[in-house]
Amino acid sequence: MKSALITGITGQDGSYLAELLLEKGYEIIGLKRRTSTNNLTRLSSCLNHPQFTIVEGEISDSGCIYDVVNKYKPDEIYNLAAQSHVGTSFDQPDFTFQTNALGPLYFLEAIRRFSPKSKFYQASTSEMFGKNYTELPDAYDGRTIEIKYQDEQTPFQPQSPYAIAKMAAHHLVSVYREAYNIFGCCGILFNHESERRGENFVTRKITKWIAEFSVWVDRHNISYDDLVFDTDEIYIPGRTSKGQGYQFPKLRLGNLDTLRDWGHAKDYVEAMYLIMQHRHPSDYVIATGKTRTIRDLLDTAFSHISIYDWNKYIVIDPRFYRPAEVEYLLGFARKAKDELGWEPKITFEELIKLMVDHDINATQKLE
Ligand code: NDP
Ligand code: GDR
Repeated sequence: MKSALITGITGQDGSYLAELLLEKGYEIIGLKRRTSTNNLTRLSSCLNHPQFTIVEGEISDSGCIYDVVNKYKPDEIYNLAAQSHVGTSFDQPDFTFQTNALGPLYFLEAIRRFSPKSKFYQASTSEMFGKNYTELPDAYDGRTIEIKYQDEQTPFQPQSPYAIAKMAAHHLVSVYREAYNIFGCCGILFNHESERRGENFVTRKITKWIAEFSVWVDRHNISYDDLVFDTDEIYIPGRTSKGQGYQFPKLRLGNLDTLRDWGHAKDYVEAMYLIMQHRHPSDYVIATGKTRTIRDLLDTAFSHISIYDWNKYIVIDPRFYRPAEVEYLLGFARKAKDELGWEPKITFEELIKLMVDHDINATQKLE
């Protein structure tokens, strides 16, 4: 039986990866930091599995990481733990560095010292490309156009403490691979979302708001056309008094013009597994090859509740702008397709529908 240590097990990707590897017969050791409240909800289908164990650990504590790797000597280590919010990394750059750059270094050192046969997967990110992309002339509709994309050859130009820490880890993996012959791989994953996505990432923030709004409208049995709008809130007509449940706060967002390449996390954890099974350790871009603005995301998400002009439902709030932004991401995952046979299965439209439906069901259960 193969064993895998997964860090970030309580997060979105950790939970999907644990389910996938359990299905494949692995023994799983999930590393979880100490928290004062229960955060195992995403792992409900794994917790009672006989091959699933949770171990407490903090990835920015070198001694802790050395002990865990030395004790379990897992066949595969997937390092998914991170301070994963780009905006937060501007407010907490030190913590972000400790977790996202030093954490991976401690794992590489632990493997070198105590368990050189353990394979290592590092969760790298498209954020490392930052401002950069590759341009390729292409023919379209009888015209020559420039296709802009990022792949394994595109140089990094990071735009946040998050991306710089991830880039440090990315380069460390390649140095340890070369210097010590460690089987270290990086998946350069573009944005991937799901029904389990953290609630302060833009997709889930939108789908959760839409779900709560739609259930509120149903509860008051009112049509969208009859609602009253002011600067920050939406009201039931004739009921503008505060504190009665007759008003609903508008959805507050930042920059709507950035472009992202969004896939489903279930497809992306499959890629992580395939990367680790390949004969040679290497780095792979994992993406859908399609990019959309936050406005396109709003079009798709709001249309599920039959709202086609969402402008009056949202407020642009400068608090959600970032000091520096990544404007354009579109991944070209040709290497993953050619070498691993990997392709995404779930489309963007299916992804957003799954998320909105899931959030509506969850909100209705709370009513
Ligand atoms: P989440 O934010 O959902 O999960 C992050 C996980 O890391 C949580 O389990 C969290 O624990 C854990 N963690 C955070 N800090 C520490 C620490 N100091 N010690 C131990 N554990 C810690 O992220 P995702 O699942 O979305 O992403 C997984 C990885 O992939 C991350 O490294 C992320 O940066 C990277 N990535 C994600 C992409 C995406 O679009 N989702 C794209 C590219 C890369 P807790 O539950 O206690 O907070
Ligand atoms: P990102 O994801 O920064 O790409 O990082 P996020 O969903 O946070 O932002 C995507 C884009 O939406 C814009 N935006 C907002 N973002 C948030 N969170 N909240 C808002 O209200 C809002 N309004 C507009 C952002 O400015 C940005 O342009 C994710 C994370 O999972 C990283 O860990 C991962 O490495 C990258 O994807 C690839």
